[in-house]
This record gives sequence, structure tokens and C-alpha cells, in this order.
Amino acid sequence: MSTPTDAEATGLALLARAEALARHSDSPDHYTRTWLSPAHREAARQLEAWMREAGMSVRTDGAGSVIGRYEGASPGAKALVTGSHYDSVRNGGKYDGILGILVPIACVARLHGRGERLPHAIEVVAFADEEGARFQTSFLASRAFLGRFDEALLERRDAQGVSFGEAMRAAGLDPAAIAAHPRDPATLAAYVEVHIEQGPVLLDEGLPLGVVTAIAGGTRHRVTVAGAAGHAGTVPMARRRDALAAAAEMVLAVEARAKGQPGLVGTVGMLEVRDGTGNVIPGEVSFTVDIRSGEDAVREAAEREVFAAFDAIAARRGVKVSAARNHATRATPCSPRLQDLLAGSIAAIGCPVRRLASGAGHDAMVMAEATEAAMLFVRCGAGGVSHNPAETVTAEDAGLAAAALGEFLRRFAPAA
Ligand code: HGY
Ligand code: MN
Ligand code: MN
Repeated sequence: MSTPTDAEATGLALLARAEALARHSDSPDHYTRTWLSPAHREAARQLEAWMREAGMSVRTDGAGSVIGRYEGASPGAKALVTGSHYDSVRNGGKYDGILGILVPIACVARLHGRGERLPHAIEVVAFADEEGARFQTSFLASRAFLGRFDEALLERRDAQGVSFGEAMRAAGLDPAAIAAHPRDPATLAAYVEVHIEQGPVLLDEGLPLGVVTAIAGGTRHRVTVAGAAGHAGTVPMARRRDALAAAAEMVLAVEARAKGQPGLVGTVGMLEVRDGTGNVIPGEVSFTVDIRSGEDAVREAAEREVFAAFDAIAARRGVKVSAARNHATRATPCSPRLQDLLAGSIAAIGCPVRRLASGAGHDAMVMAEATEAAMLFVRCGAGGVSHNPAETVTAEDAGLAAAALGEFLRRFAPAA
């Protein structure tokens, strides 16, 4: 068990690493790190160096994920996998994903420093792409880790027109081999992910750590509204088929439906006016719709109603609407056995145990398809804000997360 002083010292070192890693950014003005950008490759090299320093052997997989392995007492033992992602949203926070990579590296470094081997191996995985900001992918790297890859993604281009395959080749990766070496689930003992809460529950209750009970499911669609472009000065209002005015009503329909039901959230996070110009009536607009709930039936009903509302708005306004789904996950319960083990570990370091659901998506959702999975949440500061540069975590909480995970790693045994 760590004393609070130990926890804080470990935490300060963790926050210093998060600061250093955030300097590998696509933008000099803020922290954005998208899949396979030069900054993303530099971050991968830094993570690899820290993993080696902690006593791990390191490899990079077909998607650019960095995988460090610390052998157990007997070589080749099943691995307890722990990690998170090192890509970010645009103008994001420094701890989303990163904390779940740095904390386990610190835990392994401590084991290595003492020459201690556990009965199982530990693998720390820094997933290369979870947010999917560049190609609108989600969970790309954890899916590739398990050998799952949607070939349709090869058709995608980023905002600069670079194709998915070109981006991979520029980073020295082979698009044909992205998921060519699927991890055999029989070699996995379990998956545990440390992550900032990204919400205010722990902060409001004055608690540093939490055990995740389940992760909300969600879908993302790209919606296109086709109207008629025309002259802003000459087309009478009654004769317009303005795609943006229709899309605006649709955005409000998403908000109204989500507001109407507790536990349901709906977001339009991107909206683009094709060839948008101040003196042209918008002819085509596309936008994203993200809908989530802890209950799949609630989400599915909301989706049906939202898309029915879009059809009605489109019919009334004389525009056409179409939607393509590009992401879907079902609500994912965390392993009750691992939840209890995490709860025992949190209690053992002297912290109260709080169980809570995750509204955000995590690589743990994908890993749960292959093995037992669980998550340890760490309190967020600044009102619990995340996906925002104001995101914070305290050194003490980061240190407590390392102490709790260290305890968990020692208590863990594969399911019988
Ligand atoms: O969108 C999510 O929930 C995650 O942060 N990628
Ligand atoms: Mn995120
Ligand atoms: Mn995240």
C-alpha cells in the first residue's frame, strides 16, 4: 500500500509525462493528435521508450499501437492487458486516454525496479486510434488488435484529401496488414483500463476513484441533406429548398428527443455546408449524429424517432435526407468479478469505493468482446470537463490510480 506522499510523488511524475507527451501535437496552438500524423508517430516513440525503461519488451502492431510486455514468473503466461489510447480529439485534453497508458507503465516500472514478477504477464497497450478524429473511425486500433478491420475504411480520406492507405504507408505501415496478426483471445487473461471519468460524479462526491459498472452504447451517423443551391439575393423565400435551414431543424430535433428522456444523450458535433458561401443558399449540408444510452432499447427507439423526424422535416421543406451509420456499439457491462477486484484494491489503499456507469465510449468495449474487461475511473477536475483543453486531473488522484492499479495487478488471477 502506498502512503499519500508516495501517491503524490508518483502522480507528479505521471502528470509531467502527460505534459511532455501533449507537446507531440498536430497543432502548435493546442493539443490535437490524430492517427499517424508526425506528432502521433513521435508520441509512439516516446511511449515505446518509457515502456522499455520500465522493463518491457515492445512491439508496434499493424495499426501503430505500441504494445509493451512484462513477462510473468513463467514466460509465455497469459497476459493481463491494460491500456488506453494515445490519439486525441481536436483541441482535446491531455489526460483522455493517456492516463490509462502512463499509469500502468508506472506500475510495471515499480515491479521491474523491485525485480518482482507476477504469475501472469502484463501487457500495456497504447492504442493508436480510438477517437478517430482523422478518418471518422472509432475504436480502430482496439479492433485491429483483435484482428477486426472494416475494409470499407480504406475508401476514406481525411480533411486534406489523404487516403487511409496513403496515411498508413507514409507512416511505414501496410494497409493490407493492419489486422493481419489478430491477438488470440486464449492468450488474454483480462483487460483493465484506467481512464479519467470525463464527468462530474466523482468530483461532486469528493471521491478520487471509481469502479465502472457498464459503458453506454452509442451510434454515429453521417447525415446528408440535399436541397437546391441558389442566389441569396434573388430566390424568394417561399421558393427555397435551403439544406442548412432544414439541417438546423434536424439538429434541434436531435436535441429535443434526447432531452426528453433521462439517460439518453444526442449530439451533432460536425456540420458542413458544401461549397458554403455567404451569398449562396446552401444546397447540400452534411452533419454527424451521435446518440447514446446505457440501455440499447432506449437508444434504438430514439434513433428511429429522430430519423422519422428528419424525414418529416425533409418532406415539408422539399429537401432529400439520407444517413449512413459509421459507428455502433452496444452497451457493455463490465465483469462483475473484476469490478469486485478493483473495488477491493481501491479499499486496500484506503479510498472509498464508488461504482458508476460510463457515458463515454472506451477501448474496453471492444476488448470485452474477447476477454473479461473492467475499468477504473479517476476523478476529473474543472467541473469534470473532458474533450476540452480545460480537462485536468490532480497529481494525488493520478498517484492513487497507480496505487490502486498496482494493488489490482497483484491481486489479479485469471478466471478459473
Ligand atoms: O466518444 C467517446 O466516447 C470516446 O471519447 N471516444
Ligand atoms: Mn475521448
Ligand atoms: Mn478516452
